[in-house]
Amino acid sequence: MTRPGTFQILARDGAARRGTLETAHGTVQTPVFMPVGTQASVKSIDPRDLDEIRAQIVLGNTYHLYMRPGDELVAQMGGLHGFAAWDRPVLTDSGGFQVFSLAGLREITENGVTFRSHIDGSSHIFTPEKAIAIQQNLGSDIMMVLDECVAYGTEYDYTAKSLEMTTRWAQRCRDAHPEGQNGRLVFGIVQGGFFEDLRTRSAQQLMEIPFEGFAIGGLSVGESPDEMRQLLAHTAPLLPDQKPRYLMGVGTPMDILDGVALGVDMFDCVLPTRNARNGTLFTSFGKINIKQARFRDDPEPLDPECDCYACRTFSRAYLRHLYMARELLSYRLNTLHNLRFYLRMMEEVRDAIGQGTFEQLRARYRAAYEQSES
Ligand code: PRF
Ligand code: ZN
Repeated sequence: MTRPGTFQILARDGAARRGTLETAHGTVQTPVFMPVGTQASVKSIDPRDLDEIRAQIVLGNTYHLYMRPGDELVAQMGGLHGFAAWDRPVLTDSGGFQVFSLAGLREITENGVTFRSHIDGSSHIFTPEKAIAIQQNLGSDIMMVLDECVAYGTEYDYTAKSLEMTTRWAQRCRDAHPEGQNGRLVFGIVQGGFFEDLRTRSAQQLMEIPFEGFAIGGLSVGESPDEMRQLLAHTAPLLPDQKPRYLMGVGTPMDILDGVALGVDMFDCVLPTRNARNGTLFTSFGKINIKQARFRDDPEPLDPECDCYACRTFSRAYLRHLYMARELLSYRLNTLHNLRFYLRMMEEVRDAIGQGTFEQLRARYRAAYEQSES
């Protein structure tokens, strides 16, 4: 087996790249979309489903799993791979972002972040070393550094101080898990808010540390789509060409295609899974809501171009009925479909980069998706 962390670029089309990333649990074909499995479960579907829709890697969350059921229990149960019966790669977020978005009262110091649990109000601290120790207990293949994701609108001086601290935390995370240990990887996270010079500073500082990959954090936190694209277009090209680049928590099909066009290799987002549960479905002809009356007696498959179990088997009328009746099967079929839509889009992306036709593919999706923001 090739050494975990090896990133090989197999083809390029403009700034877009197709490649392979080796992990301790196998090879990931990039560009890749990673379904979100916050609580060691991709909501409403199981590992056999994930295999069937050809998910390659799933994301887990340090914050949630540390709170419940506890990372030591997960370690005792064989890590996330044993506990959740998933034998492919797992990436875990560090907890930083979730502390900032979910937890109650928090205090940030050089040492780390103190916060109250959103479950029972108990007090906890995440230091960089603790965030890595938890991710080691979870058996994560790709661990993320502890970072501070500043809120949209945060002023320049605070953002500048924050990114410097995020760099020092990143170094402590690397020290807590040196390169090559266990075949597990650690990725740095660029911050710097909505200031281009601070993004540059953050990227330059992090690139001094030997991470196996680099993420772009702090985007899709309330800014306009134009602002997001501008900051992304500034930041992505700063990162090392030979290492994987990961855009955290983004986004819509067009956001992902625009990210790929700028040289991003990895994506995760709750959009396909969350939208599935409120009936918003992605199709080859755009985004629809299955609750609409026009689907009441529609015998057609949801998306005739989709190869998922829901589209191969059921009518729009049936999917609408399940949704209206709040049947549990609605969540499962909608989730299977939306995730398969994202994963098939990424398969098309990888093929198109190989054939030099990525811009045609992006134009085809733009025609279907330019109306809808998500
Ligand atoms: N940092 C971390 N996780 C994240 C983000 C971040 O900035 C984002 C921002 N979109 C999503 N998930 N650690
Ligand atoms: Zn489908």
